Amino acid sequence: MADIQAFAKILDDAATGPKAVAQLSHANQYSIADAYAIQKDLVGRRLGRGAHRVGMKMGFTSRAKMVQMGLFDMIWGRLASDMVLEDGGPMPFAKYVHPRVEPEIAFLLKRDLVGRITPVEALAAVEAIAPAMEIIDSRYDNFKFALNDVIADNSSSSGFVTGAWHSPAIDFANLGLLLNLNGAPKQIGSTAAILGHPLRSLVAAARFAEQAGEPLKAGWIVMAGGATAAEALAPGQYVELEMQHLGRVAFIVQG
Ligand code: OOG
Ligand code: MG
Repeated sequence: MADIQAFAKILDDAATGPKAVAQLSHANQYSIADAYAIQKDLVGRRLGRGAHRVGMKMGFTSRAKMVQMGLFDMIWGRLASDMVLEDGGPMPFAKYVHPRVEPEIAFLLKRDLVGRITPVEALAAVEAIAPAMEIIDSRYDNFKFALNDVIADNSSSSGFVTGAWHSPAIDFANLGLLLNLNGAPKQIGSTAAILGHPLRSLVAAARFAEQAGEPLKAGWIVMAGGATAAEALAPGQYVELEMQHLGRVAFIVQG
């Protein structure tokens, strides 16, 4: 039996340190269900410090992300208010272990979204869509982990930033995107890389959230998952995502 609270504390200390720790799976055996229980306890510690829940993130929804990390199952994590970065604002590098950025698309929900739904039902619950970047920061040494490890670590979530919100009437199935670091394109892709259509990620999110007993709520943000591989961040960088029809979103890495 995994010691859920002890593992959550190790990961919480690693995040707040910030200081990388060894993969939990190196010395322990624990199930995927245990991993989600650890994640819940871990995020509960953030909430206990005053943050509030603002949504959910999906992970490994594109081939590029799966290949980069060597894991091929969808995962999810809990988004909290202390992970929100301001568009165009600073990203305090020293608060992270070894952060990376990845281009995503974000959904803002206008209705609760519960359980097994169709893509059409999912779209009807979307208030707006925005170009978004996620800052992932594995708390494990060398950014390496097994599936249960990354799930326990809240699926590496540590920050996210959303650009201007747009009507979901815009066809977002296949929007071109560029992830620029200091003005140079580092990743080029399309929203179609996310499960063929990012709406499928929202459908999956609703299912996972219900299974976890925490169904998606009106007002929440759902991050669809990285459309390309992630890029390592370094102090001084100007990081910008440019997405067809949806515009730009940016932040500055403070050293
Ligand atoms: C795990 C999180 C994956 C995504 O968008 O695919 C993820 C990681 O790569 O560290 O956020
Ligand atoms: Mg992500």
